[in-house]
Amino acid sequence: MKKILLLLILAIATINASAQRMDDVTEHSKYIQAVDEYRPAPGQHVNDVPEYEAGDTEADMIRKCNENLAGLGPIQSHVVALGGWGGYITFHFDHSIVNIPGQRDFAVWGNAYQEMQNLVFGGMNEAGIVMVSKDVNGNGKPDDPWYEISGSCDVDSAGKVIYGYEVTYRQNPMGDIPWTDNQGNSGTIDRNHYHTQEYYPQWLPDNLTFKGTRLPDNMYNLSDKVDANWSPYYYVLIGFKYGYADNLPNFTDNADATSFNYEGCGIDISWAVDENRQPVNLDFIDFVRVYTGLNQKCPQPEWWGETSTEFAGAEDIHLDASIEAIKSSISGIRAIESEVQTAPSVYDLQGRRASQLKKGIYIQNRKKYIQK
Ligand SMILES: [Ca+2]
Ligand SMILES: [Ca+2]
Ligand SMILES: [Ca+2]
Repeated sequence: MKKILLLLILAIATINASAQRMDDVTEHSKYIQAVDEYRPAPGQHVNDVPEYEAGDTEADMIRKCNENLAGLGPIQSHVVALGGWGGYITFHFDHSIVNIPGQRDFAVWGNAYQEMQNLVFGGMNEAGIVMVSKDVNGNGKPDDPWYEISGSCDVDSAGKVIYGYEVTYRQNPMGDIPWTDNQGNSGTIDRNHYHTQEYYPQWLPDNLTFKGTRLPDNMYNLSDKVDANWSPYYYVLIGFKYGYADNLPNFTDNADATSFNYEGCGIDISWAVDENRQPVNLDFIDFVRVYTGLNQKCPQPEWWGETSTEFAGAEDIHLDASIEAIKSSISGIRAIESEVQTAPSVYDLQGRRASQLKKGIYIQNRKKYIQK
């Protein structure tokens, strides 16, 4: 009898131990859980990937985005088109992503590739700008302050990046889509013969206005560098070094489907900046947004058309570390009375250094605590 009881206890202990491991490893996905918003700008792939069907609402389009992306890695997913400059998608994971100092924290997948002639770095780069946000109010919705990821253009193309950029698009059924920006420019997103559907997102209202950062044009005409028999035109979109979506290939070796390009497609949460382009200190993030960062079109009609970011999902590069950090953060909540007043490096939940401490939750040494 004793022996049976002991075996039973051992069996329960084993089950508990394995249940704990299950919780750590398999109950969370490193891929995105769901899309929160899908608001593309007009473009040749819009209403097509994913497909708009008459009567679809934004909720229907989000459901279709989820079918393409949720829980899927870059090999299994299907791209979602963000259209011309400003068009965006917002999504979240099933857990907060921890910011590990000095490391890229999540990867954003697209369909960028190295051009075949190897004339330039990249070649099919339709860079999307990445933004991050923390669910500060804890309501599970992306209604908290957003911070942009400062990519390599801020360093390599200083003076050529336009901050505070705005574009407004107008409907024009079955015609080229006109736009105006806040710099006095205007233009069109042009129809081509490959894509015959409407180019204006049909479930969204007229006069769509987008705001953000415009990256420097990166399209070059290299038609005279290639054999005309091979191709009459050759335009390339040069890659940026780091910090964008749909900018560099998903794989470092095209022949190796395991060679994920975590460096080129990876985002370090520490690159986040506020509206004054000043770094913010975020310990975790809960939401990510990607929007098309380039406003250009190929001067050769029927060639590339407008530059539009394609989004093929995202991945927590260090799932185990995120889950571990969440657990220690929860257990690390502690009540501190007065000594905090003199302690250095205290941040509020939006990642700003706090100078005057009121009642509330703050972060110190990457752990939350309650200021009473
Ligand atoms: Ca990091
Ligand atoms: Ca929220
Ligand atoms: Ca692309």
